[in-house]
Amino acid sequence: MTNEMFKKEAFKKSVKDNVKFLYRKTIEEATQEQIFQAVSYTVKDVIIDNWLETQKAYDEQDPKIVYYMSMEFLMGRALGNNLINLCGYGEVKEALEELGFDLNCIEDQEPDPALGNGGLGRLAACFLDSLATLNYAAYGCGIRYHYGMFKQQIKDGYQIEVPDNWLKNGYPFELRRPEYAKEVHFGGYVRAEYDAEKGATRFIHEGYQAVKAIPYDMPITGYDNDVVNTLRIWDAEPIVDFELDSFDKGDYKKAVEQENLARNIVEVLYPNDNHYAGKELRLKQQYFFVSASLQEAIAKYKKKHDDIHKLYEKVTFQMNDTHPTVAVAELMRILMDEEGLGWDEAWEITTKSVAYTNHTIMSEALEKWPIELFSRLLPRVYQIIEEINRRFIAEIQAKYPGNYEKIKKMAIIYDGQVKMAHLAIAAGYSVNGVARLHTEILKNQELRDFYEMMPEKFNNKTNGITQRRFLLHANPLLADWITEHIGPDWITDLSQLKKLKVYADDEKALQEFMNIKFKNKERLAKYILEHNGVEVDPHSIFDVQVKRLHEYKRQLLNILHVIYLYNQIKMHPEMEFYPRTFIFGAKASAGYATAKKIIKLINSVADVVNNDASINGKIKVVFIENYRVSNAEIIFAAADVSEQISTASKEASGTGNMKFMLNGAPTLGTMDGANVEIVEEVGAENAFIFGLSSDEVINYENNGGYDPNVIYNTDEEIRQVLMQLINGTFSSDTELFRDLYDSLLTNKNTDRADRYFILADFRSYADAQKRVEEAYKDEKGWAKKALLNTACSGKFTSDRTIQEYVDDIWHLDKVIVRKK
Ligand code: 26M
Repeated sequence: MTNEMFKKEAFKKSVKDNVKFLYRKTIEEATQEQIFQAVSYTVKDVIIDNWLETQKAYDEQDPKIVYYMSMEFLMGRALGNNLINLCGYGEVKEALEELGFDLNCIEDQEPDPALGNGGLGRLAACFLDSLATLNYAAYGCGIRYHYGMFKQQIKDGYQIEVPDNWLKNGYPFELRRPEYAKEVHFGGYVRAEYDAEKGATRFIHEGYQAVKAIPYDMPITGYDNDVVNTLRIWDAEPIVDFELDSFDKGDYKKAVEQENLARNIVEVLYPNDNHYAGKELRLKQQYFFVSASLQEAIAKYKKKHDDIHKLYEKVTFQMNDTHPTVAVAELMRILMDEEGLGWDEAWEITTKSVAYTNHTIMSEALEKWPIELFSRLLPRVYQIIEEINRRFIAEIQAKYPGNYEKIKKMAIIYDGQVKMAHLAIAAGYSVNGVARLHTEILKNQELRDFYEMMPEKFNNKTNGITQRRFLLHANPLLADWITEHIGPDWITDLSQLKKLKVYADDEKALQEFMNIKFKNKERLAKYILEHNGVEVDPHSIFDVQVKRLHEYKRQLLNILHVIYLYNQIKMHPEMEFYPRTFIFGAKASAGYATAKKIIKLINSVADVVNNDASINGKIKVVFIENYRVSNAEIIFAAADVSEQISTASKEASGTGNMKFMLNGAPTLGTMDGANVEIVEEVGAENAFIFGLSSDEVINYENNGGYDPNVIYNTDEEIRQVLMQLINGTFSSDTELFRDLYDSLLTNKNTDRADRYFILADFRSYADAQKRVEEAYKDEKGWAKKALLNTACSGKFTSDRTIQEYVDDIWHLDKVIVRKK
């Protein structure tokens, strides 16, 4: 597929011109970074035309718009992705070669915009790609953090966090839009004023601090359809020549406070994943982008429509977890205080326009704001939440008269806290989980009372990923091979991949498929050598676990099993053993001590194992520094085994699992999250499943846990592994891993020993690993499993997920931009 806009000669001239204008240099004098900027400006030129066309089409066709509200958008690099979606990758690669540059190296110059932590933020990015590709009008609404996810360095085996100054050279794929600036207000107090004429009370917010919200737009290109949607991220600026109320004139202190507020608010992404910390600045961030985005959406609606009561016919707001849930009350405020509606009208509009996606059942991730903090920061919004709560409790009482347990469990405000999930469910017209199992757990366990009261709101939307980035861009060899065999339609219709099933017993096809895997393993081996200084053998099994570091994801189980294998090989040197490279990549939240200790353990085990000549290189352990979207693309393509080993019931969906599958790596995993559906698609014989079921885990939990000491006392090999944590095998400091050891056996630091059932699942995991080894030894058998994983991964495209959101929740209209 080619694009007229990327005719080689014209492209080369444009790049040369850009280098001249931007840097007053010739192309020979320019640095790689300058070439990246020049190329990006050329690409942006093409995009701008489509962007304008898209806006025009939206203006003319007036479709319903979804606003995807998210604290995180983990976009990854834009240049390569845009070239792919504009169908200009091949031409540009050749044009650059003729100029003496390698497109891959130029792409590597781009900072990796990491405005997200992990799964939730990356899902938002995949959704934007699919929305544009499927011709839907959508805005991403978020925050322009000046510092995104930290860069991870590993020093002496420990994680060091380094600030990620992604904007330092200027980011070519953003456009500042000061003409759309909005004001957001914090603090102050609310004054009630009786309007005798209307016979109603008005609420006036005064004495607040104001911040100016300035939007920056990033283009979101659809695949081969000329659609360019917008990710609108808000920056904060002080209101310089602020017009203080006469009351505040000359209030120097306030001026300084406002300036500080603006400076702090968008400074940095909180690097917590699945963990709520209750920080005031976080609530400020949430309200800041939500208020600005809602103001903008309503202003845009009012330009074309004069009846605000019908807002929900043209606009819908999807809340990515509870993080933007203050939108419920902010929308009520705007409708009542600024548009002059009464409560009931405002409530009807609000409850028809907001919907909520839940991404976790981990109780430590649930947002509960102390009312003291909330009401001080957002006094008017808090007042509205109190009224929503009062009416909601009345509804509960009407339905369950005299049942105070229900109120205790479901109230929005209780025990001095505002419970954001309860607010989202009470107000949202849709509540969805992100995989079938997850949604069932929400309905039957976590949100049981809400489901019982309003079952019609609940629905499932199993996550997906975009094949444009995670196959077409990340794995060009496999992408080309697939296109040769089944044509290019899979790029926008991933269900086509099932046509590959006919090659499952075709020796030539299997051979080619595995040759591609091998080349991708060589590419990763090169990356690892360059970035980690470790040599790995691409003939070994690449066994990969890359994801955020969290106890529930059980990287600890993986590394304990590595220790177990190491012991086996040392004890039985003659034993047959297929060489294995265990690859880890994970960032730990800066304040998560246990997670950081697990990183140190992985690196300590790597040190011992990789340098023990007696095991003949049978095991290598590699911790890839600074795991992020850009190196993920290389890693998924090269994996043989996909480790998805969370404690059953804890991983809402997982999306890395889908990226591995798409690239032909069978899953070694528990029946958790979307793994369940992956196995359903590919067949149990093409996956390696182990461990307790979610029902079993939940049962144990409801009955006080289980006793890992029974296992410790009866299983000698497991005991040996645990003893090695504290006997100096992996550190001369025998206390270094004591906490990890304790966490598995005592309830000293937690409420339960081995909260995540690591010992309970250990044997079953080791058995599954043994099955992996046996299966891998059968070359053809393995190739078939690998190919079938790719062939059966069609369900897991975010295109399918988005179409389900559109059909069941958003009800958007398709917009045609390209004039054929
Ligand atoms: C909360 C409070 C304060 C600071 C940060 C947070 C916070 C940030 C990110 C809480 C949760 C966050 O992300 C949760 C997340 O990424 N969940 C993952 O969502 C994916 C997409 O649905 C799923 O595939 C994963 O299973 C799920 O863990």
